[in-house]
Order: sequence, then structure tokens, then C-alpha cells
Amino acid sequence: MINIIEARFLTSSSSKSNLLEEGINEVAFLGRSNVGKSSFINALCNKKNLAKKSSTPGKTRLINFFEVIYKKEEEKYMARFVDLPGFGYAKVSKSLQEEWSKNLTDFINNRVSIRTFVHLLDARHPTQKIDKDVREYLRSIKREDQKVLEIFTKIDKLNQKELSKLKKEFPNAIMVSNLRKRGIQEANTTIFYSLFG
Ligand SMILES: Nc1nc2c(ncn2[C@@H]2O[C@H](COP(=O)(O)OP(=O)(O)O)[C@@H](O)[C@H]2O)c(=O)[nH]1
Ligand SMILES: [Mg+2]
Repeated sequence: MINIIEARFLTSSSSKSNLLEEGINEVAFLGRSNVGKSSFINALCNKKNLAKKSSTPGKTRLINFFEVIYKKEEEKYMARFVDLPGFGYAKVSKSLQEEWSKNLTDFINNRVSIRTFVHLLDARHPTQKIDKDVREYLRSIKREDQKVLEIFTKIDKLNQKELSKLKKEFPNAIMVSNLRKRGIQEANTTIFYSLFG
């Protein structure tokens, strides 16, 4: 059984000049604004208000760092969760690069400590253009020592039939409901092994 036994906010970064130093294995979470990214981080850490659920979608432009301690049997493992600004909120469609600011793509491209990208998608809208772009983008920049996990949120909004269809279409994806706490243990375990396996 793998659990997160401690989680705390470390710092926010707005530019290259105030980034946290490298060195600890990191999980970078990315997804459209409102996909449930903050809720998912909170669910993984079993804390209600660790990552703030922002009232204005798309407003958060900061990179937020959290320290998490996993426990597996009697061993403890330290990692960091990196909550990246949501993308795709702009009403006028722009290129991924533009929407998602230079600072952020620089970070994703150059951050050595990132071992795992968690790409969150809304289970109700699994084939949005922006998510296809992100999938392609991550594929293109991913290093040998990095993994990409696709996780579908809000499965509580699907009926059984829709859920089986989604699972068939994306057999390797993890399906979660932050609201009903479904799939959270599996997600935690998969993320842990992507970092330390
Ligand atoms: N039904 C349902 N709602 C969710 C789920 N996850 C998040 N939400 C809701 O979706 C909205 C956006 O969530 P938030 O975590 O702030 O998304 P973020 O913008 O990606 O960080 C909030 O109203 C959440 O309560 C989920 O799994 N199921
Ligand atoms: Mg958020």
C-alpha cells in the first residue's frame, strides 16, 4: 500500500529567477483550466485545501510547488508536485505556445527534476484539440527518463456505458473522480512507481 502521509505547499514561482532549486523528483501536473487539477492534487494528498481551487479559471499563472512524502511499507520517499498553470482558457484560440506562455514551456522543456508528466483530461470531452496538441507536445519533448501519464477526471459525470467506451478507447489511462474519490489509490500508486519504480 502506497500513501502520501505528508504534503505541504513550498512556494510559487512566476519566472526563471525565482524557481525552486532542482534535485528532488518532480511530478508536473498539466491540463485545461477547470479540468480538476487542484482537486486531484488535493485528493492524492488527502488534504482539502492544499492546492487552492481558484474561483477565476485561468487566472493562476504561477507554478506552484508542493513537497510530498510517500510511505511504502516502512520506507518514506520524498517528491515534489508541480501544479502548472491551466491552459486553453483563452476564448480566442491561439497556438499552444502562445497561450501557455514562454516561461512555462521553458520550464517544461528544461526542468531536469521532472520525472513524470501527469496530463489531466476531462472524461466528458476526451478528444479536444488542445489535449491532442498537449499529448503531441509532450511526446516530442519527453526525455528517456521521463514518463507521461494520462488521467481522466470527473468520471462521476459518465454513466457505465460511457465509462466502458472511454476505457476501451484509452486502455492505458487512469480514470478518477475527485468528487467521489474513485481511482485515487490507483493513481497514487502509478505516479509513485513512475517516480521510484
Ligand atoms: N463532478 C466532479 N467535479 C470535479 C471533479 N474534480 C474537480 N471538480 C470540480 O471542477 C471544478 C474545477 O476544479 P479545480 O480542481 O479547481 O480545477 P483546476 O482549474 O483544473 O485546478 C470545481 O468546481 C471542482 O469541484 C470530479 O472528479 N468530479
Ligand atoms: Mg487549479
